[in-house]
Amino acid sequence: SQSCPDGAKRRVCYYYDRCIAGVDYGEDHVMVPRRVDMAHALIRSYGLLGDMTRLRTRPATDAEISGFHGARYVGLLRDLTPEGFGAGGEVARRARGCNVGAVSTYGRSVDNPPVAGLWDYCQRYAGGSLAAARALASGEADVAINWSGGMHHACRDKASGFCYVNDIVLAIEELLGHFRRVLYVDIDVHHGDGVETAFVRSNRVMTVSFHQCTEGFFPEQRGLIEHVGEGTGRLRAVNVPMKKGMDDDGYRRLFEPIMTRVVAVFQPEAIVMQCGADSLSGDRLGHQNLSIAGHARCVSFMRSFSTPLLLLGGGGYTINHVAACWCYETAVAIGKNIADDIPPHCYDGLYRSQGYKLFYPADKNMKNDNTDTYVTRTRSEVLQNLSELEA
Ligand code: ZLM
Ligand code: CA
Ligand code: ZN
Repeated sequence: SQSCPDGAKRRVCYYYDRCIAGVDYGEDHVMVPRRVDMAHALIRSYGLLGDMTRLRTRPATDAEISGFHGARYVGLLRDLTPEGFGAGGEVARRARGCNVGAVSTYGRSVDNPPVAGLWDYCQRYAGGSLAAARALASGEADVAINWSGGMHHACRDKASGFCYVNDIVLAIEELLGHFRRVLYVDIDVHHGDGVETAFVRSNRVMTVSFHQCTEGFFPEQRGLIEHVGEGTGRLRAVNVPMKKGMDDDGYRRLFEPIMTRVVAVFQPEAIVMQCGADSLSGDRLGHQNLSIAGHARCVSFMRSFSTPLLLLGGGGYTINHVAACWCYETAVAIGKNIADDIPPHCYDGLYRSQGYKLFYPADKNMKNDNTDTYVTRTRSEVLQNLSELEA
């Protein structure tokens, strides 16, 4: 097992709602909410539930969700059903411009289908992130976890990239009621566009996204290094674009110096981290080459600042990898070592392809397009922008 560099314990609060696991985006949609149930089962099988306080909470209310999202869009999400979405239906008309579609209307696959039980699903994952934020604000927890949250693409008035309600924006707004400055860090392979846009003019929120930025990769034209925020938010949006094949070493050479400088210049009172697991090696959508240890190293690095820390999920499309990753990161949050052998439990058969080990290896043969020169140049450009903020 991997050792946790910071042996000190933290009080950890953990949110899990089994209703979320049953949500179905469609037969072969890449987003599988059951991966959170798999992570939960793994967490339980490693005996980690006893080291955390379980957050029991209510679903987020319409009023809470309307704190960020527009009234017309909230009304639509509430009324959306797969049945009511039939061609020419009233709901389909209202959904125009909201980026919610159905296979039946377009005859092809869509990112954001009118999922059965959609509003309940959104209320629950957003409720979890809000409760986690409140546990940090009250001082009840040092680290709070909601693996079903982290839906970073959702916009005020439209869905995007499998995300309908932006629980991250809601959680940050909640934290801003109690902390002067909130840092947002996003290690999902996709750019955290919804969160960046929401706070692009804010000097109380700094957003940092590490992401794949290659031709045709979603969301296009977002997360360029020169996108640094606007107006009073200038220099408080940080973007770290990467090519395909990024490995643990290169990632660490960007992440640690950049986050060290970010924390030094911005001095956050709370940190929100989106831990999208699609930056792992072998993901169905991402083309990065991180091991679970490399991904989790980022979590343990952010934890080492001893600032209230909110850990959220996000992407992750090779579901056995996702569950293994978030289970290990739960152990890192607690400050406990766990064994490489996956304990017997209800989903253990799904880990066959990784030899029933938690720490499956990264791809030794994958080409890394992030050359040493690229990594060095990217790091110095980002640090250069940050030094302007210092001045
Ligand atoms: N088409 N099925 C990351 C969000 C990524 C936009 C190209 C729709 C897919 C993808 C859906 C089963 C996070 C785009 C894609 C296909 C326009 C994206 C359903 C495969 C499937 O097989 C699929 C029928 C589906 C969707 C692939 N979509 C791959 N990449 C991105 C969105 C979300 O990880 O950051 C956080 C949770 N969408 O590239 C298109 C341009 C729609
Ligand atoms: Ca990202
Ligand atoms: Zn993603």
